[in-house]
Amino acid sequence: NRKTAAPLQSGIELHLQDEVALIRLSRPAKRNALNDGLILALRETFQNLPPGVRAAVIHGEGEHFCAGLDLSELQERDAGQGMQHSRMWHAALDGVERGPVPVVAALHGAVVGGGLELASACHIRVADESTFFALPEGTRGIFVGGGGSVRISKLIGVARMTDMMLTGRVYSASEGERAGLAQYLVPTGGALERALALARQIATNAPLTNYALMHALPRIAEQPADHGYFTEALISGMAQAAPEAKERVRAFLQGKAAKVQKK
Ligand code: 1HE
Repeated sequence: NRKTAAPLQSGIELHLQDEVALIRLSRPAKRNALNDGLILALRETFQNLPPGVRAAVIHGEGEHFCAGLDLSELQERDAGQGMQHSRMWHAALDGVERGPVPVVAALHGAVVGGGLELASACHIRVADESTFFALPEGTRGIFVGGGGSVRISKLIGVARMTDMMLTGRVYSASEGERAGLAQYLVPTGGALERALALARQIATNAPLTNYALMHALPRIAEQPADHGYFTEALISGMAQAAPEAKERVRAFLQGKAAKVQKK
């Protein structure tokens, strides 16, 4: 468990556990609210993950995963600056979603506003029972700006997201899991452990398969079906041709690889 220097400024910590990068939001006194420094540090962290990292976990220190945008920095921006600020978030969260490795979010406590936008940029979300999800932007007189209108509406549908923003509705952990905000629900205190176990599992996949899942699947989902089938065929051909795929398939055929187990 190696700890590397915090990039840019404190607010993010990076620990390495073998092939898994553990990224911690560490501004617990402000409930890990995301100020500009933290967003830039997040971007830098994903741009500079050490070689050899094959999966990442992101989690929050203290009682909550993340309280969203640091509202104290909102005061004096004009419209143009607000747009640029949103674009900065887009760049940073795009670096999470379309970065080098799959990212598992370990969620607890508040996952609200920009915190939910960050979680939705991750590939897998594990929520513990203490988690609650909300988009208070609507009641604060603002709008999502970290890609949430695209990503969150894809996860749960436009109608649910509209309701969350119009009414300030808070989803409990189990409601969130049922709606699609998280793929896993675990007992309170268990999210990080489960997220790390999933990340370690992901790290054993062929890197090209992981890359294809992160980069091809969301693009195929946005393509017309005919284009999607064609992109799928290209990626499928590439993945099969990789020596690692051949090795893994041979191992199965020789009875040396795990079977799929009934649950
Ligand atoms: C903050 C923030 C913040 C806490 N910006 N300072 N997000 C929100 O509208 C959510 C606002 N936060 C909350 O509703 C609550 O803080 C929580 C439910 C997350 C946590 O409650 P609690 O009781 O554990 O903590 P607290 O006492 O409210 O907060 C502790 C401190 O953190 C306090 O500061 P202090 O100096 O008085 O100790 C809070 O002011 C501070 N704090 N959250 C700034 N968000 C790209 S666009 C995205 C748009 C959005 O994300 S809008 C939604 C913003």
